[in-house]
Amino acid sequence: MLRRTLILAAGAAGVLAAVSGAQAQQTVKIGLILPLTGPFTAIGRQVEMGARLYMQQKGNTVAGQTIELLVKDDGSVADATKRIAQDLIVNEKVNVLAGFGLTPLALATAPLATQAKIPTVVMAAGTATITEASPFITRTSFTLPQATEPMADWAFKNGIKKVVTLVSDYGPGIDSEKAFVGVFTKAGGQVESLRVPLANPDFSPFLQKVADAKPDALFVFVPAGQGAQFMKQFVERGFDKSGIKLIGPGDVTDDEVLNNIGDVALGAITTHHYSVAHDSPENKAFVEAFKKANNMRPNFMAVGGYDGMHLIYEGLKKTNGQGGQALIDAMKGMSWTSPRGPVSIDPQTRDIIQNIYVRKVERKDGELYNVEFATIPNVKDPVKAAKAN
Ligand code: VNL
Repeated sequence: MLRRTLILAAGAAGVLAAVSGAQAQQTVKIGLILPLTGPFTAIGRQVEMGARLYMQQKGNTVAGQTIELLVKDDGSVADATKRIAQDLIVNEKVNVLAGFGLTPLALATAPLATQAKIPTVVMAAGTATITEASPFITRTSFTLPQATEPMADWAFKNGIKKVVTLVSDYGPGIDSEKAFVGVFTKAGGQVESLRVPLANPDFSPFLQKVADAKPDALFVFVPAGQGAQFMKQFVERGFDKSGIKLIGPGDVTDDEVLNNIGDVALGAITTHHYSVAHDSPENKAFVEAFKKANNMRPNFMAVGGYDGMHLIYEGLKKTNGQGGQALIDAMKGMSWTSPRGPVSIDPQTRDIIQNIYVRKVERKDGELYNVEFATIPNVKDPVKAAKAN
């Protein structure tokens, strides 16, 4: 009797030890840092809604671990992003960092990701160099050169010979300008380039210069969230009646603001990786669920958040819940069907490989959409692809 009790006690102690050992790793913490106040609030909210929708659909248990999402607001100030990331790493012991609404916010955090070996998923920002800033960074948004080169190609092939480029004067804008000018002038086109400040931009003086130059098309990159302001000044200057075509990567006609921009956007041609009108069963289900949960349309930022969570979940499944180097390695080469179409993570660059679609703003069933009419399949970031050659 005594012997049996002892054995039972030893058995119970063994079980307890095993449980507490597992408990130490039972939670995977994801720090999601986004602008949730300030001028880029709408972007942060889209990414957050996309990430939360994914968790709502898939549950919060992966490989026996509970996923805990810690959402933090950086107000789109790079020093704040860095401070929050530091706090999340040191005090919250997060296993993954994610979000990053704008390029400077991602770049400010990159050294911390490297030092602490924290897999970091960029869900929004689009400057090509971001993934080169840390071997722990991967990305589920896009790069501006990736989205822009097909625009230059399409423009030249469709009779546009003279263009003025107007871009936000920081990382993604400069990337976009370089990508457009490179491809378009090589094809034989003529370009004049203008840059507008990122903070509180007044487009009017620049639009005056565009009017004076009389190009066939105006190529625009402004970050998502500034499209409506740009289009307002575009109409005020009478550009909608000028015969000058509006082209660019799809940030300027993002799906959240497109209906508010109104008919002035009709006919704008853009190239991008996601449209709410993308015709696939996966996107139909995504848009329906997103609208039901949030009472609004998703845009490309929401898809970046949704796919970013997918990458984290699937990575954790592959590592059986392990983080750090194992997790970032597991993410490399991963492929899946996103609401945007087929995507994969380039194992060399950790950037996303995806289709780029050529779209035209059209009215359908009383609403405005970026309607896709051509597909350039499996586009890599061309800046890094050129370096590799
Ligand atoms: C960036 C690129 C930001 C594209 C955006 O919206 C965007 C960036 C806030 O890399 O900062 O549409």
